[in-house]
Amino acid sequence: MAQQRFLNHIGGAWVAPRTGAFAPNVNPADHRDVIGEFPRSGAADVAAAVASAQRGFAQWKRTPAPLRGDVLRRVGDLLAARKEEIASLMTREMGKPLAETRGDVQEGIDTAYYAATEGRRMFGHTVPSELANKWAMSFRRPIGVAGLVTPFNFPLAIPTWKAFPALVCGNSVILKPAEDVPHTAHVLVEILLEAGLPPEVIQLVHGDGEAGRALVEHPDVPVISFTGSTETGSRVGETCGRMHKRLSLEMGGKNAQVVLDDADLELALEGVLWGAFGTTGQRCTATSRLILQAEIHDRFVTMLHDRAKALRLGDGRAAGTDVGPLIHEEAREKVERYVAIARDEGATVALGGHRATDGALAHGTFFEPTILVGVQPAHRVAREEIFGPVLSVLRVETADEAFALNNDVAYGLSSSVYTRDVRLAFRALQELDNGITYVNAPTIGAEAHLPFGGVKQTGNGHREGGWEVYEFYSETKVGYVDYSGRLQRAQLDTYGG
Ligand code: UN1
Repeated sequence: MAQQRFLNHIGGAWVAPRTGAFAPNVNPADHRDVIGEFPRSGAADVAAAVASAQRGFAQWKRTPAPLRGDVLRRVGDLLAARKEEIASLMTREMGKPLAETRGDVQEGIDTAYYAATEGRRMFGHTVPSELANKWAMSFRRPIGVAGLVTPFNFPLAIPTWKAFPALVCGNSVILKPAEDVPHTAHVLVEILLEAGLPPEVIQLVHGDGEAGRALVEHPDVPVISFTGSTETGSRVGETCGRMHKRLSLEMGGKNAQVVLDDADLELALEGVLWGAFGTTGQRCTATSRLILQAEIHDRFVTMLHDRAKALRLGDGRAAGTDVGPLIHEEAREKVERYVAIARDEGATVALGGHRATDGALAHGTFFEPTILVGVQPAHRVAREEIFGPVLSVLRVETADEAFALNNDVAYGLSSSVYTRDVRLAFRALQELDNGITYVNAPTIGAEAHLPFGGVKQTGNGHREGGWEVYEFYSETKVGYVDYSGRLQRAQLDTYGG
């Protein structure tokens, strides 16, 4: 049967790619289930999208910010009305259970309503001038065409937390979603249009790295926001550095949950199960290291083993599924490779470690929840991002050692500490080198209205979400108004020249 063909959104219309190429989008829980065919776009499609986005920008930048915000409010309403349907189609194309895809849509709704109100703030400053009868102020201006390159793991939330602030700030947007999750992006763009966004303000260009590269390299796209691997992020960074583009990078993590001897172990157990195996470990915030203090180590590993063993793998749309598939075969091979590396380096596989292929699982890319014990800080599984359901357990004697170990990796996105000691909790907030630290909560679950991002190799200093992202998507402009009626020379007339 011929598959449904989806199109790009360029020039205010749904159009086929100039390459003529399409690729199937399959359900990772069952590869026989093909969702549709989506464009594999090339540089000519990107060029057409940029030309259109420039026209869109000329119109949109003149629309008052509160009215831009009104469009986002309607977007939030439409997402809320279609939450269940979007969650279901999202699970079908990327696998995580429905409860999680509902959360993903909710993050988009929250981001929309926050953005709507920001259209009425977008604060600048008014400050005293050093000269009499002179006004001094700063305000925010849009930048231009924003190119957004987004990953598969949060198919709705991540595009929204880049696109909505960009739009409220008055930029036009070109979205290049991950090739594994084009359907969610398609629906998001439909909703933006239905909410009244002028059609040339949003472009959707489907495709793989070729389309992403063309977008990043295009001279008329001054703003790039990328979420994905550190490896690709470095290449994006090199290009943007050379071309003087504004760039936000959100990349890898090697996030740790620390459980100290005095912790509430039941609470810590719930936290690590959710943090390590939620989204099949495919979050940049996923818990991939568990740092246990010596006294509770053995007991906690046993508790964890028993609970993790009972997690049910399956189609995320089926009731009772705890853990969905990995996104594709390449991802599963990578996880498998890391389990082999762990064994070679001397760690012990306490649970899992294999593909899961029984019964219906045979048609998807499933992998057993895996726990590695006896992991040493120098082991690769203690240092490198795996992006799968693999948890490396490390043992320490003291809280100091735990904090140092948390910091002893190249990444710095999130961390978590379980303790009942308020002094240790606050020390952790101060001392852990991460963009986000949770106390008595897992490493995942950042809220849409707070700044999100990491330090070291995780990012390049910017934050998404919250109030900070609006700075990224706008340019500061300063205005001086001299109403003295004569030439006043700053620095000279005030302090003598
Ligand atoms: C990601 O994994 O790329 O904090 C984003 C969380 C989510 C976002 C994760 N709100 O886990």
